[in-house]
Amino acid sequence: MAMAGGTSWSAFWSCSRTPSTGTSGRRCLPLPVIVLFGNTAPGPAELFRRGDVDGDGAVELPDAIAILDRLFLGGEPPGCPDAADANDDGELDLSDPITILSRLFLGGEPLPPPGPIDCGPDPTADALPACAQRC
Ligand SMILES: [Ca+2]
Ligand SMILES: [Ca+2]
Ligand SMILES: [Ca+2]
Repeated sequence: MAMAGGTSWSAFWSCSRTPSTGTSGRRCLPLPVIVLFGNTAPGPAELFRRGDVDGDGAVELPDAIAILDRLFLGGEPPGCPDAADANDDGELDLSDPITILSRLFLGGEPLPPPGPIDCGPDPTADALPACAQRC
């Protein structure tokens, strides 16, 4: 059977003549065909430093201020919401700048992976928007 573009169905079958195939003399087996419906593979993981909201490579006071600015003064959204999600609970709220400030000035708990130093992917799934900036 002819297909658009001059391709025939026989291109998708492997046929051979064997004595055991009866009157037709041909035995055809379907070949596996891979059909691609677009790129459904996940893209590369977004890499960021936890708490580095401004993307300058360090977690400092301006990072906490950037979150507060966004939350209470309508400032710019963070370039990487996962970086601003300092406690990795999947939400951007007051607890995030508090987590950063606690770590910086009060010896609080280390920031969750990938942490403030290593550039890495988010180990926990969340509904935060994708990072516009990467480390
Ligand atoms: Ca920073
Ligand atoms: Ca959070
Ligand atoms: Ca997360």
